[in-house]
Amino acid sequence: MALVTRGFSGRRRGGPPGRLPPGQYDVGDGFPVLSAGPVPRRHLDAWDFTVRGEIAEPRRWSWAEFQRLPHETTTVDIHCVTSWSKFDTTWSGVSLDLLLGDVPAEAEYVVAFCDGGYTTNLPLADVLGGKAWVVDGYAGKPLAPEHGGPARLLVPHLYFWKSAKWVRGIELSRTDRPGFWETFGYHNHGDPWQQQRYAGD
Ligand SMILES: Nc1nc2c(c(=O)[nH]1)N[C@H]1C(S)=C(S)[C@@H](COP(=O)(O)O)O[C@H]1N2
Ligand SMILES: [Mo]
Repeated sequence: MALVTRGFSGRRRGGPPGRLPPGQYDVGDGFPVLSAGPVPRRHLDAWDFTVRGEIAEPRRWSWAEFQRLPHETTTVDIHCVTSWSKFDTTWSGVSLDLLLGDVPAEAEYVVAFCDGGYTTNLPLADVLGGKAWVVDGYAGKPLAPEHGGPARLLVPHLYFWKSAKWVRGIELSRTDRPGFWETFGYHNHGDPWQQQRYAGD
């Protein structure tokens, strides 16, 4: 039997029940910045996005070409492993389904690589099927440099360290190769609903 009667728990933060993964709190209007190093600055003329590795023909878009790709707007909740979550964040970007195109069956994993050297690894299945984007807009504006502008990965169903800032491309691979935080003891997959925070969780 429930010990707290409905209506007696007050108006709690955390949105509707079931929306906050275990061990997380609602950060509200704030948007913390978490970066392992300085913000890399790259002129847009020198920016491109590359898909390489286990693919017959590598794919590449200049900034101007990337701008012309069909953009989607998506509103999602994000969850950082340091335990803040933020509800209803609105992003604009290009679906990974479109960017990766026809991927050979052998490519089961991806590594996102970035200006500044950050990397993060994901199973291909976690970035296809409308689950991931390369976003260049946040809340109706160009993505701010401290949040990964000009463009970052957005994989909202995994902890936010998988959403690589200043992303420059995706490497497709037959084998799973741990990225930056994954090498330093963070969980290889990072599902917030399973609390996959650290290796062994
Ligand atoms: N390139 C790069 N991407 C990164 C990081 C980083 O240090 N470098 N930090 C990750 C972590 S741990 C988190 S929680 C989010 C933070 O994104 P934010 O600064 O926009 O909140 O970016 C992720 N992507
Ligand atoms: Mo994080």
